[in-house]
Amino acid sequence: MNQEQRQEIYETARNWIYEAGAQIREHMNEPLGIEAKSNPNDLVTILDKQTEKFLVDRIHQTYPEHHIIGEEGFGDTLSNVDGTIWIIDPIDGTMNFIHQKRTFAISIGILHNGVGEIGFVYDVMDDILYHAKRGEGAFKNDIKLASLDKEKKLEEAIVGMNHFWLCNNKVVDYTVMQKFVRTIRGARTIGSAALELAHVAEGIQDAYLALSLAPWDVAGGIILNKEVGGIAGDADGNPWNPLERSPAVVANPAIYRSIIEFLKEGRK
Ligand code: 2AM
Ligand code: CA
Ligand code: CA
Ligand code: CA
Repeated sequence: MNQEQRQEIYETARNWIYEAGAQIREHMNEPLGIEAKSNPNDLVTILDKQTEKFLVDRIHQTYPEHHIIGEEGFGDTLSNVDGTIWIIDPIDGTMNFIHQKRTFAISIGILHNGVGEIGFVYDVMDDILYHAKRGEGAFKNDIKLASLDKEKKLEEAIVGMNHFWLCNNKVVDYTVMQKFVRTIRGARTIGSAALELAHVAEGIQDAYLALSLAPWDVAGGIILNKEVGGIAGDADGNPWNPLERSPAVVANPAIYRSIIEFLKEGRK
């Protein structure tokens, strides 16, 4: 993908995201048709599905040769990362969307032959678009984001992580994670992985840890982070795999290794 193609796809995707966000805001106070998926707290609404369908239909019309991975099933099942792939989460933070009516995002990451080219995380209610193109930096609306602070220490870090890290879990001994939260400056949970990653890229939070995330939760946010020096991988420090669900660690480069060392101590 050359710069001209990247720019054209970026502008097209940005327009669709704004349009999709406006539709969500317009219809979010109508009945949401809430359903549970894998468990009673894993929720989906008609607006999750309609938003994904809106985006997928437009991609199919405009770029019939591109592939799509989406949470709600309108995309393709892919076994490799060849070609151009749009990785879409139509509403990231559905529980926030349903209960709190805020703090949710549309997330899109566009890869070409496995390389992240374009990333978006759109905070729908605050109308904040985080966006990035490979090699051209990451932005919050019109403001260019600075490279992440290379002097950051774990003791001064704000880390996004949900409370299951401190309960018995399959990834890591929770007593090690209790030690971790006592080591860092503060822990936060906002309930949208995509927004948490955007906040790491913005430098208002220094890391985000998740026990299990799908490609659509993180694709857009990882591409943003790449542009400011943020590092993304699984719980063992392996690079992100855009075709697999896995634990996720995204962090300021100065503290990434120490987080992986902490996890190693309690890794199951
Ligand atoms: P979602 O809202 O798109 O489902 C909530 O802690 C964060 O984890 C959200 O970003 C949510 O994305 C994501 N998540 C990933 N897998 C999940 C699951 N099985 N159930 C609920 N949230 C999940
Ligand atoms: Ca979901
Ligand atoms: Ca998600
Ligand atoms: Ca979602």
